[in-house]
Amino acid sequence: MTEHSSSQIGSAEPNIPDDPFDDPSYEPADFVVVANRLPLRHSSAPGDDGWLPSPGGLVSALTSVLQNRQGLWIGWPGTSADQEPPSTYEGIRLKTVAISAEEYEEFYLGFSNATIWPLYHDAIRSPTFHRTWWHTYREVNLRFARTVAENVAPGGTVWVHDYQLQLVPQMLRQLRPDVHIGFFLHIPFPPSELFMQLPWRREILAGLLGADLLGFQLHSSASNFSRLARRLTSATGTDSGLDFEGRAIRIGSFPISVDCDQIVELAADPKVRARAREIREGLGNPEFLLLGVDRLDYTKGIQQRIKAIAEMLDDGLLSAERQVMIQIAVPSRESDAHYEQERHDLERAVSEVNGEHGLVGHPAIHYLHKNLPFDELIALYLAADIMLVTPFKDGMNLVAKEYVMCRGDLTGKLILSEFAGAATELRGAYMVNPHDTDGIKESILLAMNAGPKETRDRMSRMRRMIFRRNVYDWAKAFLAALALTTQ
Ligand code: GDG
Repeated sequence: MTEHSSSQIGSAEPNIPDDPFDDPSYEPADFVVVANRLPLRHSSAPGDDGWLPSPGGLVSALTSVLQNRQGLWIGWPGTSADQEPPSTYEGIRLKTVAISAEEYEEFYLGFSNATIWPLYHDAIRSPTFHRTWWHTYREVNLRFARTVAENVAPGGTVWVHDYQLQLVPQMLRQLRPDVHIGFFLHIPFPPSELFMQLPWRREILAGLLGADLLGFQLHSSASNFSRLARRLTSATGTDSGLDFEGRAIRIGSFPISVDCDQIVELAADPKVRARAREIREGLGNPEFLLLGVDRLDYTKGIQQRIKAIAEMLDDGLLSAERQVMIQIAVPSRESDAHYEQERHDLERAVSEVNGEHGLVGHPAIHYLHKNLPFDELIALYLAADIMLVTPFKDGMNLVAKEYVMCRGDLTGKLILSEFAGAATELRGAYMVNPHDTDGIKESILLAMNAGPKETRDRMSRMRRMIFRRNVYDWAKAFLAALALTTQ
């Protein structure tokens, strides 16, 4: 049991008015999504209107579910209190959970992103364990749980998202035993050799076991979780269901997807296609355009692919005039030392390659450290002959699926790490071990030399797979499984 005993959490009565009809502003929601971030981001760029929707299929999918169910989204606006977000967005209600500057350091950058993130991604960087971070993580999770408890209608449904909120299911259950709780983890759940390092391993497991349904990207994560729960708590059962403290908990894999129709439509848009041609022309119409698009994160294996490209240039297998690479590295968690180091090392590697192999007007690698509009990203996917997705570990990787969705003419080749969740579905990709530089080089060569029939077969196989389940089907499947737990 956690230091945060059930009596401590249970003593915090939800702030539900005695008679809700007395308070006109109190509108409990039947359906609540709770995530670290609200689906909006603040922009002070000239021309921007303050709050903009966060890009991405996940936000679109959840927004449409919330619109259909008059739901509420609870989260942190990602900025300080003087920039208050609107109370509604696209017809859904928003509720803010405030996080102080100190909590941002300890809960967000600390426990979430310097303890859990590296531990759950194969400890590619050593996780840091600090008791003060853990205490703040618990406090912030309790604040999220209380905010949900105060705003969910009797018997309502709550969908909790991701690794920042792993204690919310248990805390919420203690505050509101009447509600149905689903939890989805977007990143991998680690095997016991790694998870056992966590000083608060039992508390995290008990936190998650507060849910009625626990969803993971892959079966392997579901199985890791279930085995650890049976080993470290009183839970009994199988990989698909556990009994814990007199309750049944369903466990399943729900691989996330993309908004196929939106991407197909954008990829067919004449303006986006013209932009794709313009990108290629601007690069001197290279024989091959290779592309990488990632958050600048040490899990994404960006340097591994740069190393492979550098060696191929050294070996004379590539030339900066005929084969060009673009790497988009989206700024992420910039105040963390590991991320700062990653950026520094990556930028040095890119400039070394360009210094050695670039020509005036022809750098070998075009590197952008910025966020691009989504239609520009689609134009890049359309322009690229070879997409490089080489993470050391990734829950799913939506970039890989987005690239495939753009290639309606069945051209384009995907080089994909076998350690990305997407590798279980995208069997038509050229699979690589990101630790094996020679293997990445061989796969790039294979992809460059593949004939049109092989390329079409591989691409159509991957597209069929993704079309079978878009991000709306993913949300529907999770919520249907959650509804079953309550019958
Ligand atoms: C986590 C898990 C899991 C990227 N650059 C730009 C931009 N993006 C968008 C992409 C894509 C998304 O960001 C990145 O998603 P990924 O799945 O590749 O990676 P994470 O951010 O690490 O996501 C991951 C995911 O959650 C969902 O469950 O797949 O494993 O780590 O959609 O398009 N979007 C725009 N400009 C950019 O410059 N607009």
